[in-house]
Amino acid sequence: TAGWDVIVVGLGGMGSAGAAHLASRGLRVLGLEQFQGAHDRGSSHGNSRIIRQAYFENPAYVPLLRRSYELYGDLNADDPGIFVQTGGLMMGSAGSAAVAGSLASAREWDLPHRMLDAGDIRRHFPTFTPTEDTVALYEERGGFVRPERTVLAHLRRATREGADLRSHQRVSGWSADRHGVTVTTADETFRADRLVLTPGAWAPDLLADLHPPLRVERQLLFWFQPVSGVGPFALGRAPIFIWESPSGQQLYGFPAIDGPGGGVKVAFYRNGRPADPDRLDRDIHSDEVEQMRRHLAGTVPALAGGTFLRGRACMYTCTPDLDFVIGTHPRHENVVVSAGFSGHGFKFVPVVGEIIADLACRGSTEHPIDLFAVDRFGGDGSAS
Ligand code: PYC
Repeated sequence: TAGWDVIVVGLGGMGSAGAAHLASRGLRVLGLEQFQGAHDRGSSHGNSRIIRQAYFENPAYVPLLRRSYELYGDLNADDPGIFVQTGGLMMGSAGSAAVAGSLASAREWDLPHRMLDAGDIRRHFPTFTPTEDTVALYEERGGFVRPERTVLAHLRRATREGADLRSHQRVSGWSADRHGVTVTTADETFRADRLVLTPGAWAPDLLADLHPPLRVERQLLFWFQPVSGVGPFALGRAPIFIWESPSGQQLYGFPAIDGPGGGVKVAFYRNGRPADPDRLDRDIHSDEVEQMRRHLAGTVPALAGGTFLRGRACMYTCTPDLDFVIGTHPRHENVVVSAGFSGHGFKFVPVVGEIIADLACRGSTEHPIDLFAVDRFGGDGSAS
């Protein structure tokens, strides 16, 4: 009775990519999204995301990044400018995670990079005011991707390949047995052979049977207009950067990617507070802007003294080890789980789409995903 081969629940970054890859393999795909394409209620909005290969978090991610770069290159053929290489600067003390971890990945995978001292940083990138003990790993391949346009490009591909994508369909539950899967919304029940769950910040609800130890966090994005214009922040002159302070706090930012009036986006990598995705505080409060200004005063002073243009709230869905959760559901071989991207997932969106399609089509993938085992946290009903 199944009308579809596979239902994808959640069409944000990962779900849209999964739907595109599944549909292009000839599967009949139904995609259900509680809002609409490229919405700003979850974790795939805000105009830009960092992409880089010398991955300080763990060198095990590098093969996935290499594939992601190829696939983002393909997306650029659909919509030029989705993926832009600006160069990337990972800054901090020599022993910081951002610098030492990036260097370890670059060495392990033989990735092109250069080490810069504080003088080099000031000379090449005059917007930064590093202390004498600050060093950087510079990676030419670093850059940014456009999250909303990535989602839209995948949705267009999925539709072109025959997927049935539906907005304003909030899924209230699902079940699976060896005959297939059932997904329910307020008004309808859908049946298919297989299910892909890409719920983003709604993972604690939709994966409740796995009791995943996920923490949903509110994260803030800030846009400042630099004091004396965007000149040294311009696209083509400025890199993307992640800058770790002695306390371990990581500031990150982008060039002025939206032209002279668009400002410069900066944010903290991990200082979110717990959030309920249905009751997210989307207002940016003045003390939050001031905290960012204080941090910028010692790092990027032209932004600290600049005009605050706007802020946006978004969410991370964090696992305890900050590694993703991707795999077949431990009790349902026809259900694929993709969640817990922990604030660093967007650069992997196209390769995760490919992995989702592999898992849904044949139950396995050649991509290295051991790090992401669904059952690694133990908990009810799943092996540890
Ligand atoms: O994944 O590069 C990243 C990143 C930086 C800040 C948040 N995520």
